[in-house]
Amino acid sequence: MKEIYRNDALRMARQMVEAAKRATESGSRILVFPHKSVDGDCIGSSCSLVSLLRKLGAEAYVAMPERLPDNMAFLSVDDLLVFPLENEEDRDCAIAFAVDCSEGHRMGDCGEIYDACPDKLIIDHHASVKLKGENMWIRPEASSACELCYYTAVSLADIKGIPVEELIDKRTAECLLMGIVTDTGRFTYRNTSPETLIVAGELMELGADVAIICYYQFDRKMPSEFFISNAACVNASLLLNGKLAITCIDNDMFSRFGAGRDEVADVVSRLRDIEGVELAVVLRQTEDGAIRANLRSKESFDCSVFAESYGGGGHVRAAGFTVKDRQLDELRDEITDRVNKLL
Ligand SMILES: [Mn+2]
Repeated sequence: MKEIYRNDALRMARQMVEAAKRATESGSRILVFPHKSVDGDCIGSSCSLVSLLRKLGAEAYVAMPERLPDNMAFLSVDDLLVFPLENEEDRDCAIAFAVDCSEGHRMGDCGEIYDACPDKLIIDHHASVKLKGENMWIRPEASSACELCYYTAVSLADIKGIPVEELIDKRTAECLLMGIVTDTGRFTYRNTSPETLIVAGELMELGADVAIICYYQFDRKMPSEFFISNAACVNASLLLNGKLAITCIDNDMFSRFGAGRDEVADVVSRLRDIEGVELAVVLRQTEDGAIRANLRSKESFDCSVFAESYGGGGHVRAAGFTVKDRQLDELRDEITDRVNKLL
């Protein structure tokens, strides 16, 4: 483990031990909160934390803001999940643990439960988060929340005197590796450090199957996903002398292809990969009539700052935001104008 991570990992491991004790003594449960529009990193990190907390004797669950996506079913984590928005009794929470996000408004309607809980822990790697405190570890340089959770788990094994392979079982290792693989674009993004690869190797030694993870997270496409993604790419415009690639996906397109909202996730990185493109933007309508924007950039554009100006957030090279009461065309033109001044 890198020296710069050692103290924080140890601090968070101790906080987890304390939290597990508080929860057990009061006979109450810990809920771990991923962000809404769940991805590999927030699911991987929240499931792994729940497994660790359970090994410390606590009753813990992932508070899911939505159903687990099909491409994560291979993890077999159903026993770790609750759906507080569907079951009133699952809202009970003495300690709230945010992971891969830090604020209630990132958690969809589950955010209310998180915000109402006074006892909080946070592990996150989003640059847009400005919170500070002893109960949190926010490290934007880390590839993923899962990488930070891995360091925390290793420290936890150390202070509890449990062999690492016992604490991080095969399923937990697979959850953690899934988060690292997804957030690094299978080790191709700039956030991949030598340390990230070492962690990935150690997780493989603990039983995680990188081929299965890559297949389900990247290669496998449902027919609807394949065709709507291709249509969104065909409809894309190259603007600002080829530096901006932008495409809009409206509700008609989703119904025409019978596709779900998560089935266009790979479009933005495909657009970003076009030679000469500095920024790729995908605008899509959400079920409730809002517009979700996803941004990916190469070297010269800070997606996180741009997304923040619309009330969103994320990372320098990948960020997003949601706006209500806007038209797709009008928002596309506005973004193009604003990006023109920045690129
Ligand atoms: Mn992440």
